[in-house]
Amino acid sequence: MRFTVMTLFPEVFDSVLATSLFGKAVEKGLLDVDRINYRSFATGRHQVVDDTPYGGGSGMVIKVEPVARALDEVRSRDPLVHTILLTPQGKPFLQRDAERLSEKNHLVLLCGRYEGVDERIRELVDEELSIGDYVLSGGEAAAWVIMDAVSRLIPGVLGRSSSHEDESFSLGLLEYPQYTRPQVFRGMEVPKILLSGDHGAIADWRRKQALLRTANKRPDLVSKAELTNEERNWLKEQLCNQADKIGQTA
Ligand code: 6GU
Repeated sequence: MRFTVMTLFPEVFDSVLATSLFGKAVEKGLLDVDRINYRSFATGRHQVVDDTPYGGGSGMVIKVEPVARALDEVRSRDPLVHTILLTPQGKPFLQRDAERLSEKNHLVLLCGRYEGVDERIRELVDEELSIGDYVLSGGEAAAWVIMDAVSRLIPGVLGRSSSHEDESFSLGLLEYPQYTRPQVFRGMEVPKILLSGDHGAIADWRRKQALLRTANKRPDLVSKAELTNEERNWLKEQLCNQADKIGQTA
């Protein structure tokens, strides 16, 4: 898998690429990340990459030509690239997008910036993605987020190959509670079941905790999750009990 990040600030990714997730994956030959500065594709002595908006207004707009030339160059080397413009106007990036994108061989992530990019750049890419409903000063942080979420799904990038299968969102639920030593911390105890050695009972407890915690923290996810009828009934009962308890103390 290869990522090509297009940005005006390639140095932003120095520390990202030095982290263990990316560093080790690159070392193992599972991942390649290259960075392209739009500025290298600008023409003229001053290598201008942005300009004032037609029609007036504040801020600068990234010019279409340097971006188009950068894309032409990447496509000439690899015609099958999948190109993504990072913008708050894009489709919200979800775990299922990470899964979908992890099947691609080569992703090109184009970082915009908040003042804007020439509208015609949208015609040059395969899709537009956003990482949430807030405004970032540029797409670089979003590129990092997407590279992290996608590359950790590539077999071999994470140490334990199955470790992302039972985690938050891949099953549509939040993760169950985790504990490590000490057994008691400031009076807070590790649930006894986790010390029992009964793997079946532990798996059952974890599934139920995941259900309960998702229902409490992210009820919007429960309606979309795949639950058995038995699980739905159990959850309904739990939530009723919780509501009764709250009723009693009020
Ligand atoms: Cl992809 N870019 C910018 N500039 N802001 C964002 C974003 C992307 N996603 C959420 N906010």
